[in-house]
Amino acid sequence: MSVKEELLSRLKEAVVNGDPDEVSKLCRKVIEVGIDPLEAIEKALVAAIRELGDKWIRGEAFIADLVAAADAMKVGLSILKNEIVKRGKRVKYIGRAVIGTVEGDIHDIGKTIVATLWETAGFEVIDLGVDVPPQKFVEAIKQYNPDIVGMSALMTTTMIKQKETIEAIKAAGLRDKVKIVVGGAPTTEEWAREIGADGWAPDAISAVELVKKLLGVKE
Ligand code: B12
Repeated sequence: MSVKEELLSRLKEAVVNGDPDEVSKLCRKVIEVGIDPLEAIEKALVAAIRELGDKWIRGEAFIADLVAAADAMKVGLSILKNEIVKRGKRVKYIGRAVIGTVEGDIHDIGKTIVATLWETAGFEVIDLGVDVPPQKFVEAIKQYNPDIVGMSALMTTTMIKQKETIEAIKAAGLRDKVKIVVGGAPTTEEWAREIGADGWAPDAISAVELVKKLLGVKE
């Protein structure tokens, strides 16, 4: 196993174990040895949540384990984000984005990763958090005047709130002022089209490409 593989595997393990101190130590080490922070996010942090999630679904882990892992992951995410920003050739400001997880849904890991990568790409991101009712998205558009509105939904039962939120934005007469993008594991490109969103992305890296494309930003 190379040094890189070994470090990423230990980092993944530390997230699975919900150990924020170890995650923090290993993320600093990752930076020290020059591993691409984006790769560490994908191959260690996200991989850990997916692995533990699968265990939970099989009844081999508890909700408390997942919550601890999510918290540990966020510690790592924030350290790696700072490194991405530091390394970036002075990112140009692209625009402003509002993001949130829709009403009834408290899953925030994927949404937080998308928000983080948008920030590192040059967006000012206003994160509305989780369980965000349609009206709160509407109010946020009025207050912040964003270019992009992103909605995350992780459950088949809450996907419908993405549709209701778009309807609320239309009813408020604000639909033409923003580009709306949706995502989250149960959603698809077809769903996005069906509910009248402007775009969909399967992961955080493509979520960055998507919003740049929607705003006509070229590399
Ligand atoms: C972690 C997790 C939890 C954690 C959440 C911790 C946290 N802080 O978020 C905890 C333990 C709290 C939890 C709770 C629950 N969960 Co849960 N959870 C998961 C799990 C295992 C992983 C989700 C995750 O974080 N994935 C990792 C991230 C990185 O991936 P992601 O979210 O898909 O995000 C990526 C892309 O989708 C995309 N993306 C995401 N958002 C957006 C937004 C935009 C705009 C764009 C462009 C892209 C984008 O980019 C992201 C990064 O690459 C999934 C199973 C699964 N395989 O998805 C179940 C799952 C989503 N949960 C499920 C359920 C049922 C629940 C509970 C109801 C359980 C319960 N009985 O209490 C509660 C929900 C309560 C509520 N009201 O929301 C079900 C949903 C079933 C359904 N109806 O569809 C799942 C599918 C598990 C299952 N198979 O049963 N959960």
